[in-house]
Amino acid sequence: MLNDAPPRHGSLTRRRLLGAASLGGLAVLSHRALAQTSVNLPLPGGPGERPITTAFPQKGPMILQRTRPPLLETPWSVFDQGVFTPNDQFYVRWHWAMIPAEVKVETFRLTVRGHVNQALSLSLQDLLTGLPRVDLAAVNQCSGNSRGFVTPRVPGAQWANGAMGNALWSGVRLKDVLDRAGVKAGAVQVRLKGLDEAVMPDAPQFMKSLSLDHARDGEVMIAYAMNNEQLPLLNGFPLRLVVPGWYSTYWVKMLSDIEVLDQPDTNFWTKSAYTIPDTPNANIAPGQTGVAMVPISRMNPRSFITNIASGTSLPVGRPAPLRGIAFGGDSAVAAVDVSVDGGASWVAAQLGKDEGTYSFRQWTAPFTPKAAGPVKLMVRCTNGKGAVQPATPTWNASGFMRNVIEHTDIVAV
Ligand SMILES: Nc1nc2c(c(=O)[nH]1)N[C@H]1C(S)=C(S)[C@@H](COP(=O)(O)O)O[C@H]1N2
Ligand SMILES: [Mo]
Repeated sequence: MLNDAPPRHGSLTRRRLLGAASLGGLAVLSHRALAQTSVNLPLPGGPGERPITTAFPQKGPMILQRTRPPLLETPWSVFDQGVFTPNDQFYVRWHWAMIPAEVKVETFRLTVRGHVNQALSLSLQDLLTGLPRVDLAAVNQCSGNSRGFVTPRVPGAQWANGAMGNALWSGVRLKDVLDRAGVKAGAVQVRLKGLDEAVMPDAPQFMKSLSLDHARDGEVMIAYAMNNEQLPLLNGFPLRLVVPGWYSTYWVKMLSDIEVLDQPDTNFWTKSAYTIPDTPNANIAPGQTGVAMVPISRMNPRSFITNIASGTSLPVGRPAPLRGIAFGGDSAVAAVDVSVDGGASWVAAQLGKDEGTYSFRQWTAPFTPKAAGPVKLMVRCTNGKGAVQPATPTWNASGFMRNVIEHTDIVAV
């Protein structure tokens, strides 16, 4: 059975968050993370095997993609246990290796400055006690999730499907923080920066900007809790931006600086990195050039079978119900359809509890293998804006936004 329960309801109290004076242990990152066992990831360009590591602080078993800066992928089996991804197996991705090994909650300050009436320096206590708390379930997905399946192969972290996770985020609205500072007329964007630093002094600091309207939409939030716990350091303790429905490149971790801009941001990470072809679903022909590029933004719908792996043998005539997860991307899951005949016919799956527009949603569908031989199982999500997963994979040079209809190939015996 899928666990339908919301995340552990250990309630987040002010004392609990503020009580944790610091989180150490990141020193281990400067050493090689110990590979303890391995997992098979059948990526087209290899490698087939990846180490599983338990060497990172506050993290359970993770697929090790890279040590410094850490890239840790969630093992696939985690997604079959429920719609909320546990913090200790939530994937990790950083651009630069200079990540503070601890953050002192007493001295930590979030600054708000730039084109505002009143610059602010907010303590964690100010945020916890001074502004309304909001809770929102949302999928955090790296733009390059599933890049390892892209053919022809593209450069970048060769993730399988585990550079995503869903959590219940708790925090304050970015809008409320901006209102407290008072945004001046003429402001156009809001730039967000965390405590991590570029390794070389002249390398571009990791920063991302949102349009002022987006930053003030009431959904974008500054989270101080994840699944009712403080954030793991590697997922951005003590504060991170949550941008519901958008790829995680905007979800700035260890958020410490908010700058209201009266000119469009020209920094590398907002303007030059993370762009996609300005074509439907960011799709171009491999190698095609001369395409207009735009910043990546909204996510597209995806769905997965989580309880049966490709290569499994299932007995003919015995019921083998299918289950999995789906998400709509920038809107809710409207429908999930399943095919047990390689896409020739589709039937509606039953949807599980609605945890909110931007959350993973469980689905189930009956299945009984009818005759011996190979069976191609497929699942397809349609979102609230009418976007449907494509039957053929899209391609772009960064391997972004992959959302082809997934298939699981089993053998009925
Ligand atoms: N401060 C900071 N925030 C960051 C990044 C970063 O390098 N530094 N990387 C972004 C990218 S590209 C991704 S995919 C997500 C990963 O979030 P996670 O590690 O919590 O899963 O963090 C985002 N926020
Ligand atoms: Mo990412």
